[in-house]
Amino acid sequence: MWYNPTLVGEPHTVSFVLDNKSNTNFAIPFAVPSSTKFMVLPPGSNVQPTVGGPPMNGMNTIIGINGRVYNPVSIDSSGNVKVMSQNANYTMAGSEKYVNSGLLLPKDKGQMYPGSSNTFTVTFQKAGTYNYLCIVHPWMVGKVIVK
Ligand SMILES: [Cu+2]
Repeated sequence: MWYNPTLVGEPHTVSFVLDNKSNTNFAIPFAVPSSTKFMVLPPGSNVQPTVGGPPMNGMNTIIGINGRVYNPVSIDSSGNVKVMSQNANYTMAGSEKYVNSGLLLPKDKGQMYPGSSNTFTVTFQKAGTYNYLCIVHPWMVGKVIVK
């Protein structure tokens, strides 16, 4: 289980990029071809918009940012994307392309960002070395060795 022990509200992620083609960017532009549709730029990128949040002044809020960074997400070997709920508990098969904690914040910061969590738990089913990084600070890296 990962958590963010820092005193400041700076987010970090635990992101396993098992297929380099599924790497994702922290922020990416979206085009808005209609009032209800987002289009990823460039097309085919590993991104999706986070849409939602609390209504403000009676209007729904829309946040055009990469939901595959903000939210806990897995992409399986066939490319199926699954957005998990906050504080996700994930079972890693080892064949995934991408598994991300979403933004992890210290517990007393609650869920300051849409989709953010305070913990991320992974159970590894297969032996191997699993490298991970923080998407916000890509120089922050770690590995889990499963024997
Ligand atoms: Cu970080």
